[in-house]
Amino acid sequence: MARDRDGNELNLLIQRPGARVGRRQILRVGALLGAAGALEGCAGDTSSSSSQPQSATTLDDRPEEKVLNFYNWSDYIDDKTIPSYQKATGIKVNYDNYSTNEDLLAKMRAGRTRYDIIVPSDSFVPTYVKLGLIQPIRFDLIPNAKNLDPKFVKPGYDPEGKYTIPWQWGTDGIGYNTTKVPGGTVDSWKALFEPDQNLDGKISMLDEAASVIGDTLIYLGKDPNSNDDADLKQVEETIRALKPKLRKFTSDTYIDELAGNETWLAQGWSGDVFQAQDENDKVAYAIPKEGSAVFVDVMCVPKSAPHPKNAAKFMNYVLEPRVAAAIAEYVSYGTPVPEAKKFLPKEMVEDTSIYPPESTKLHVVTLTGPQIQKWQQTFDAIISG
Ligand code: SPD
Repeated sequence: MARDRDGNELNLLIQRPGARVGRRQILRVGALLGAAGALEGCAGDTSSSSSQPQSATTLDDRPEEKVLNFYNWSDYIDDKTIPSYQKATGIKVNYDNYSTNEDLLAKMRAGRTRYDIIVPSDSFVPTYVKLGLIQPIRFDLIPNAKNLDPKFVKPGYDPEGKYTIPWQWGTDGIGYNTTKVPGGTVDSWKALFEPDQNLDGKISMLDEAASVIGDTLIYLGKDPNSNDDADLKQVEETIRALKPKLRKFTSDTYIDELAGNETWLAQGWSGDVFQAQDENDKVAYAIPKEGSAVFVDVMCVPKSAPHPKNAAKFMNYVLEPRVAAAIAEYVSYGTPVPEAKKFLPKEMVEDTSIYPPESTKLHVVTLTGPQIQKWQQTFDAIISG
């Protein structure tokens, strides 16, 4: 049995050979994966009567098997969180990763899964609710919900406060190598969309329709929520023109690529870029002056979750200020638990790239179902063309 640096057991079933093992990488090299695909596509599965959503009057208090199937973004958890939770509760966590909202949604739409927690971004939540893919969370098992920053309680994407508990939040922006960009700094989307020649082949963009299209709309001076055909055409043309200069579209490998000097400029998500910076002090992050997207990634319980009560217990655990702080420090994203800031390094709490001041131009992207589809089609056309 593999163990982490503290001797806790890791149920690693998959290893990525040859990967570097750094501060944040204990999980990334193996993640705490269930057998690959073992948690997917369980159409017709009838294993648990507790998989039905619970109403307030019919709370199911039957015990659940001691298992939690957690499906989260890559590079998005402290390497000690799961081992400590397993030790504290005796609940075995199967941990699996994805790297785009679109992949997650496609998997959840394809049929029942055995995941107990998924972590879509705020803008996708109304679609999950509309499609009946998630169930109300057992808030009666989450006393630590009181620790949440009030701005995450009954937010626009979950107005009744039934379906979501925030995981982390962050911004879209630009990660760059200070020794390779002109003047050593970046403050505008122009650095990405009108790149210096020196950067040819050393640029990456996110492999996620929502971020690519939203941020391109901002660069073009359009409404970042636009679903207008002419705007989307312009987005398509802009990125097509940029494509010959790009190394790749990626939503996960760009951390290592920036850190390892394989790329010098990357459209990225705040915490991911700071993780690259942990390993390469020449890497910096900018929220462009034209504005950018802000997102909240939220824990939800799929309708078909076999262990909704274990899901709630885990949510309660990660809302403990010390646990929340350990996660936020490790992944370098914003914590939704204000009390956690007491346990974070001062320079992190004061870092305006992690906790931007109110004056920063940040847009909330709100996607309706048809818009997700249209943006995805536009993105697919860009990638394939
Ligand atoms: N490595 C974890 C990245 C999480 C980013 N989620 C945000 C997506 C916004 N479109």
